[in-house]
Amino acid sequence: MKNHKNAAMLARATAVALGAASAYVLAQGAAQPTPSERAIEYRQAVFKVVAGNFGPLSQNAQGKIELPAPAARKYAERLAAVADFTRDAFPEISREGKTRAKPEIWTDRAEFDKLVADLNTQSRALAAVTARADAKPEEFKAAVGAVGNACKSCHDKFREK
Ligand code: ASC
Repeated sequence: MKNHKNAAMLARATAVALGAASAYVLAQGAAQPTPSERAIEYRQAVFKVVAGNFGPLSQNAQGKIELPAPAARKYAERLAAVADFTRDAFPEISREGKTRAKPEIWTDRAEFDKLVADLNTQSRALAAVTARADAKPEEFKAAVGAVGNACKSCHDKFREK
């Protein structure tokens, strides 16, 4: 009788230990993204920083929020800096996976690169406007609009809805 009881207890303890071990293995698996997943996560992080800095500029240009000149300059400089990161955020390995990036990015690379270059050009132009004390509100609005158009023309062509 005692032996049966001990055997049952041992079986239960073993089951619990195995359960914990497989949960650990699964958790480790989930915590290790594939190189493709890593590349896609990285890209999405870059675009989050793009949006996080363009957002306030766009809202200010639309009269939705106040933005003191030094803050506008800071956001615009950061936008221009991170826009440069977008060039390198579309490696071949990031083509397959949970992404809205269309395959045409990799088959029509010259056109895609042109639109990315335009984002960079317009972001630097906006930063230059915000760096000038004599910039007129119309100039600022036009420069923000040009960045927005650069975002949109690439999204329309190369991003899934
Ligand atoms: C944004 C944002 C975009 C662009 C786009 C401009 O603020 O997140 O994707 O502007 O909407 O047309």
